[in-house]
Amino acid sequence: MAYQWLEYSIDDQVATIALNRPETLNALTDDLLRELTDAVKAVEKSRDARVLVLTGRGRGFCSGQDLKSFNAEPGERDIAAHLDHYYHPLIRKLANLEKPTIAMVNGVAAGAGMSLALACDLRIAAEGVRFSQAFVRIGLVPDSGSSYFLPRLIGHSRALEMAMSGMMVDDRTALQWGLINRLVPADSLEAETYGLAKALASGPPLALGMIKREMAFGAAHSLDETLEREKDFQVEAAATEDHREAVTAFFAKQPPVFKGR
Ligand code: T3D
Repeated sequence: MAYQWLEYSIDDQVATIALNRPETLNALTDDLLRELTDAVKAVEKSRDARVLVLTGRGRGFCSGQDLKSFNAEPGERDIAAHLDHYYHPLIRKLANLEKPTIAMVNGVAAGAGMSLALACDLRIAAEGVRFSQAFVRIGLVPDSGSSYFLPRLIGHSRALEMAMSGMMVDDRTALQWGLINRLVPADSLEAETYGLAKALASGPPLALGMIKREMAFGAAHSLDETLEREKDFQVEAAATEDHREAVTAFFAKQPPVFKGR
């Protein structure tokens, strides 16, 4: 698959999407957003890809919406249509992908670029990264899912502080607040990320997809509703070949080989 503004590859069942506009810290243009949505759909459909790693080329992860598009006079840009057409399908597709997603955060993540990292399941970051809800700095408000994901990750109060101040959160604070799962030296970022990605890629794909849906359901429903939903998922998981394979492998003292059936 040929893309102009990102790199897409699959290796050892791990798909990588690398935003590739390094001179702007991977700011999001319409063309890049279109390619990114297309690439996430490709991961969804691919039988070879079991895990997605999203990252950026150069020194930035993603600096959010390309600010050049804000040069138009107020009223000339239809922001609602832009969000509906470009950002919302992408964020939904990423968050609902039935495969684990890891943001390999190689550098600064700002505005909608931070939203992209938040919409992934896990975030592994290199020392020196910074995060900013930069929207307010240009008189805007969080979008592309930030106001959904951020308070769930770091709590209401810290999310409000980030959103209202546009403050830069440094790497240690991000780890301490639970914004990222792991903070690693920059020269270990790829090894750490792909180590985890490959471990997840060898897991049972159907169960991993269900775990994502189960956790999302649990975050938004009562205990009673969640217990019922867990039961449904467990019935589904228990009926898979992968479950039988894992139990057989356990007694054979062999590692299971999961086929996604
Ligand atoms: O349209 C809609 O649908 C609404 C959606 C809105 C979503 C949003 O994301 S709004 C928020 C947009 N993003 C920002 O406001 C962040 C802007 N960038 C920055 O604040 C800073 O660049 C960073 C804090 C991210 C990094 O700072 P620093 O000092 O490390 O780098 P820098 O020197 O500012 O940037 C390096 C280059 O990237 C620079 O270009 P130059 O001078 O070397 O030619 C800079 O202009 C460019 N760049 C950085 N961010 C953007 C950008 N170019 C276009 N758009 C950007 N967002």
